[in-house]
Amino acid sequence: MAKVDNLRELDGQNGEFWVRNPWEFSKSGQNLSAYERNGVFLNGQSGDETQFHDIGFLSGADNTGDGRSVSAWDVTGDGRPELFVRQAGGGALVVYENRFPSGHWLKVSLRGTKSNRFGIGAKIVCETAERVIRRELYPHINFLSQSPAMLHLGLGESEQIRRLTVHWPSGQKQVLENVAVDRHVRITEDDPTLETIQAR
Ligand SMILES: [Ca+2]
Repeated sequence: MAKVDNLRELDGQNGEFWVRNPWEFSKSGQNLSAYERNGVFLNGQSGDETQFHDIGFLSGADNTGDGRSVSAWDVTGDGRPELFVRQAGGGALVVYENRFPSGHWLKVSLRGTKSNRFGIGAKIVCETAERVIRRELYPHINFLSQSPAMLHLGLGESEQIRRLTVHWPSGQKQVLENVAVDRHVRITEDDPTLETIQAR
């Protein structure tokens, strides 16, 4: 691993520090982001109005680690995705279990035939009686990490999806109607059959 020398004299009184190996700064008790706390924001959408609530303290996720990436994955399989937070410079991988009240949900995996195999870049429009949810499949959006290549739709009180539209990267548009919820499904490009991988 490359090691570099100090560029100039540091001003320790103003919190400047230097380590020859940047991946070891946390071991020396330093903190790259000046002990800034993590933030967690809850989407409190009501009708057409979107309002985010700061729940950093309430969630317990507002620690002062040098958080550099966060991924979401429902590791407990209950339809509520957990958060995985990785700190720079080593340290613990922190998992925050999702204990929000349960609602309905749908997990969608994609299999491209003309598009790439995992459907990366696909856009989904999910229409229920209550609302329209839009998601794009970009699992590789975090620093040196990624989430599973699937889409997770939180549906709240909705017990059925009226219409699920997939806009594939190839330009193909695929529409499925009356989709059951609380399950993990797989949609294959150009295949009208919806495959259930796992149902609750
Ligand atoms: Ca969960």
